[in-house]
Amino acid sequence: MKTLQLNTEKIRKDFPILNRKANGKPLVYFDNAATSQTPQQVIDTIAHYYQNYNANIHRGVHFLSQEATDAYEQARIKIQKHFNIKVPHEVIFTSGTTHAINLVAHGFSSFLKEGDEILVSAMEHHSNIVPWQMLCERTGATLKVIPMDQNGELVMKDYHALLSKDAKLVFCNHVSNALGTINPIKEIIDAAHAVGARVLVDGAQAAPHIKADMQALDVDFYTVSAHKMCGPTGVGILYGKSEWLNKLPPYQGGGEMIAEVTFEKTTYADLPHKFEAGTPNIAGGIAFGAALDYMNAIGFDTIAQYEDELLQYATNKLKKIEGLKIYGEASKKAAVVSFNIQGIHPYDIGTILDKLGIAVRTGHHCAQPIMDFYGIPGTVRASFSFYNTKEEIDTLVEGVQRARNMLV
Ligand code: C6P
Repeated sequence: MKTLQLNTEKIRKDFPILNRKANGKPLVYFDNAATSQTPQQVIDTIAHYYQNYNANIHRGVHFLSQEATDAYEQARIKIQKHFNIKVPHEVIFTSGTTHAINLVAHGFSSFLKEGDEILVSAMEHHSNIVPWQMLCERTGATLKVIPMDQNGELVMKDYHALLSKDAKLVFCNHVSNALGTINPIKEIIDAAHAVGARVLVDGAQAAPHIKADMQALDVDFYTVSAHKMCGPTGVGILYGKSEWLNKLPPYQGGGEMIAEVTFEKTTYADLPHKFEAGTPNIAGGIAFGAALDYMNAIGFDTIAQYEDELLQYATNKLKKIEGLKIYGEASKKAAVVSFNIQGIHPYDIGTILDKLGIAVRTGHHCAQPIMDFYGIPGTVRASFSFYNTKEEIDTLVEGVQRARNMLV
């Protein structure tokens, strides 16, 4: 494959935070799966909004309100195009993935009954487990788990065996936040559709690395958080097929989601407004559009290839450390390395790395069932982005080695 060029030196200049020191050491930021850093172009977009056209949207006839509405709706169209979504109203702005999943789970309350089955993968974030358990409690449906193996891959033959006429919904992440596994979602979606089940894919960890095509995937729902892909916190999207978004009831009642309100009866607005009650994160939505512009200018193929190089480099170097075990060795992985060193608690490694200026996440990563599967309290997770470098990985590897020497 032709090597695509990425000018990391130039790119890093766009991220002011990368010049910071942490505990007196140059910051090495490897907690990108928790939240990515924000380029100046996105920060400028937010500042420009507040300095020039801060106003509520869809409400005023005045100049500023119309300017803000246009910018917000243009961001929706950018998102639509990026994910190859058929029409803009299939893009619902939410506060993030958690909000998007809860919206769908709430909506399905009146579509499920006792005896129905919901299938959820063994490697989900709590956001893609707990709302479905709550849905089961409300409806009497049963939650079934698609198992995974020691490599951190879903056992697809078991998935196919679990699918029956009772299966109504299937939930799976596109990329696991704790293991980095890229799941075979097309196969998962097609098999679910063959028995009449609908599928929600949690794309929170995939969207920063993979440009997913909603129409090609034929997925029913897909969720994204902007803050994991160079955008601000507190904004994200739910993609849903019109057919289902029209059927599901509103999640919240309030301003902007109505057609007409009287004390006797309220009728609801059309999509997407039916699901967008109240004043949204306007600056955030517009800045999400700017983040997509920024990443698309670099190119998702280039990003994926470069991050894969970082992943291979880190994996090979870390594996040489005595007693180090990597959790999640799927054949297809995003740039996440989860590991432990025998006899050392992940928190202790994370604390020493922090003293060295290296930011990683330690713990269960909001995916406790994965930790239970491996019989561990948690892992140290280093997650890479396109602005990271091999030199930073060398610093991480030296830091982990140092932690081992101190703690073993
Ligand atoms: N994972 C991590 O460190 P929100 O918080 O709504 O933006 O995203 C929730 C979420 C849902 N699904 C997956 C696969 C995720 O990784 C996350 C967020 C962060 O791994 C914070 S817990």
